Amino acid sequence: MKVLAVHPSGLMYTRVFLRLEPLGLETVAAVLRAAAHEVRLLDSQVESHRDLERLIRKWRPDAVCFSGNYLANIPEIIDLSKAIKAQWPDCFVFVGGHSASFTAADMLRHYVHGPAGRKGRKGRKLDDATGSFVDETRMGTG
Ligand code: B12
Repeated sequence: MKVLAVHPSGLMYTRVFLRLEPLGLETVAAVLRAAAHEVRLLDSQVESHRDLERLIRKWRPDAVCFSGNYLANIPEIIDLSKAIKAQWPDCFVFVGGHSASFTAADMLRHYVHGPAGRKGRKGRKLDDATGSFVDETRMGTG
């Protein structure tokens, strides 16, 4: 399976002085590679959302995963997940990392209904989306 692992953008003001090596995501990528998956990593601290879209369009991954270790990144992860699913409905999107794990229920609520609590796209049920957000325990990396 082709898996694209995405680290979200740097936090506000950090671009000037701090870029983190995406250690957690690299660990996940290593586990996936050891299980014979083909993995690419995109780091949004240094690459743009346009680069992400371009890579998905060109490489067509079966799955895209995000690392959610900072709460501040969660709105971006939800927006990108929605954009990817809207364009490539067959692409499996999932999120891991501790901040995603302990906000999983809220992430799903926002993913399905949007930030203002509006109803999601017609026909999309919570059940359809649950497969799109899994935590690292269910991935079996822990
Ligand atoms: C080391 C560290 C730093 C280092 C960063 C080093 C680096 N390269 O990442 C430094 C000192 C630079 C740093 C800075 C900051 N940090 Co810091 N940091 C940590 C710390 C102690 C460990 C992170 C780490 O490297 N873990 C090791 C890696 C291998 O594990 P991991 O990233 O957690 O990934 C594992 C899992 O989460 C999971 N996983 C991760 N991604 C994914 C994706 C998928 C798909 C799956 C399935 C699983 C998965 O699997 C991985 C392997 O087990 C954590 C606390 C902690 N104990 O986790 C705080 C922590 C992440 N930091 C925190 C904060 C607040 C900050 C700062 C904002 C502090 C500040 N005010 O400046 C800055 C922001 C930096 C930035 N983003 O720009 C908070 C985040 C709070 C939150 N929930 O939003 C934490 C949780 C500490 C805390 N308890 O408050 N930090």
